[in-house]
Amino acid sequence: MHSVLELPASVANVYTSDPVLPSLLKRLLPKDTFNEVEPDLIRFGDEVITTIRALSEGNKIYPPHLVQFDQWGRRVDELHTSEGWRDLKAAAQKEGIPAIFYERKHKQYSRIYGFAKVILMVGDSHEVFCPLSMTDGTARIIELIGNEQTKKDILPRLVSRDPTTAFTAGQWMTERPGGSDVSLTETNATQTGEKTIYGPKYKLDGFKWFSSATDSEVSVALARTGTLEQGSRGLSLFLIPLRLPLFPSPSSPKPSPTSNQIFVHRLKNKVGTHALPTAELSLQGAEGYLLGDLGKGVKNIAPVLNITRVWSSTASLGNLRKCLAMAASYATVRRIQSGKTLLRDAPIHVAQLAEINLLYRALTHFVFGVITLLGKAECGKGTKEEQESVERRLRMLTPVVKAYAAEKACTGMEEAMASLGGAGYMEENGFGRSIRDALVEKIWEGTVTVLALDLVRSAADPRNLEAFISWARSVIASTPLILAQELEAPLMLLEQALVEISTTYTKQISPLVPRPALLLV
Ligand code: MFK
Ligand code: FAD
Repeated sequence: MHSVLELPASVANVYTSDPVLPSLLKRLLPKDTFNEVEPDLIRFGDEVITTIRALSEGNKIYPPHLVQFDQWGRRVDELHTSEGWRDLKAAAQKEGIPAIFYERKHKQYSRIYGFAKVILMVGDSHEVFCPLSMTDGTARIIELIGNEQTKKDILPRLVSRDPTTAFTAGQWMTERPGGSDVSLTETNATQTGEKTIYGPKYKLDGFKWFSSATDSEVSVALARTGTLEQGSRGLSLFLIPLRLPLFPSPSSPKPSPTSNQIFVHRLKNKVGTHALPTAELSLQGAEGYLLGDLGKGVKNIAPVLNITRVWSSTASLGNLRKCLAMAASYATVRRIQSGKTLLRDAPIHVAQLAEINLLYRALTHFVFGVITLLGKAECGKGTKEEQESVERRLRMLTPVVKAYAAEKACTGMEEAMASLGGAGYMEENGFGRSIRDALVEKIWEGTVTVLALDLVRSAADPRNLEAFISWARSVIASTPLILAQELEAPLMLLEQALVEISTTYTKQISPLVPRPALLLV
């Protein structure tokens, strides 16, 4: 008779078993709000390990595939995503992701509540939060600069809890000449002279090198309306339906995938995020509607960048949370030293788990600190000065939290994988998928280097730096004296470094700038 390995304890409710989240939420949320949302988080904590996890079990999740031509040689570009992918997306929408952020039932705390749900589900989401994060960002853009009809017709679909009518939105920035720097964007937008209910109509021609939300209904996209010499200042922002008409009548046939002259060139062959339909797209006269002012494309798309960067930090955190939970669970069943000791009782192993746990704690506090600022920036009720300080701190910290979480979480996940020994390396345990998926957080929505440069650029505005430093000083002042003394010196160093780098920073020397985001640790 051969012995078999002990199975890890069945994974517990992902909310109540979380070592950090419940107590942090209790501190961040007013008592009434906490009492109102906690039962939903407890319920959802159970749902994640039961109904949500079941949606991707067996063979329900697989990479999308593309049928470009039908048997008659006609271009059809049918995109087939997996059943599990579609069900997970629908489940998230039904749970109020991203609806909670726009219903704003809990005002500035709605972001905290919604992102708590995101973190609970991330490890089992198979990246459905990628399109949902861009949907969130697009909803914010429409709130900020959309016209009345766009707000009336499209915004409610983006933030709907009903998956049968909800829209998702993509973001098309990256092109072959550059993703970090979009100044060489080749897609041109030509005005048709027609006015539509959603804004002036343009025809877009070009090639979008990465489109992850290819199964979406709409996308926001940058395209050139000015000259090449104007660089990124010659770009404008467009809202593009992926299929036309955007609102077909119930009795008419479903619009064809190529009905807006958008052709899927190829699906990307990626290291991870396998269920996500990331594609290369060719736009050949696609119809789009101008959003905001001409030449302000980068500025107008920035809300998507900033919101998805916060989402990205929650994805890093959520994947780390799942790996840590598996590592902690295994330590309760795996025996060592001739079967006499459980891993959880071996100090050197516990020290390894404690390190991951510490990282998880620190990141959770950091990520939720930024989420709190986002909620306040969107619907805080402070004075004008307070609101401005919140927005400036958020501007400084968004690139940092995204880059820092991405950089640190992967290392933590690798440690968690190793803490199961060989079992950790087995595909079934999910570490491999979590790590592969989490690796992309270092790249999309801005690489770590590009986000470091973004921090430098925002710190170049002395009002941003002042808002951050004076806030940090006020926090230090409220800490015990010994800790305050220890924190003062690194803060001064950070301030000096940011001032120095920002004042000498130009696009020409940018490749020489170190990663100042990492100075924030
Ligand atoms: C669950 C997982 C969630 C995540 C899923 C995500 C799915 C993945 C999808 C993608 O990857 S989509 C593509 C994302 N692409 C990037 O993130 C591009 C990275 N590069 C940058 O962010 C560059 O910094 C940038 C393209 C913005 C540089 O462009 P420019 O034109 O050289 O910027 P410039 O001249 O500094 O700024 C132009 C204006 O925009 C300025 O305003 P003004 O016109 O008033 O002067 C800037 O202040 C403003 N701006 C730029 N970045 C901003 C911003 N404003 C606010 N926030 C920002 N982050
Ligand atoms: P580059 O910009 O060429 O960067 C290459 C290297 O140069 C990087 O290491 C970078 O850090 C470094 N670098 C760049 N600029 C500087 C500088 N000034 N100084 C020093 N170093 C620098 N994009 C979309 O628009 N929509 C999507 O839906 C989308 N989905 C994606 C899905 C996946 C799975 C992936 C991997 C990418 C996706 N992207 C999407 C593209 C992504 O945003 C870009 O890949 C990213 O912004 C980097 O751009 P790039 O690939 O052109 O790399």
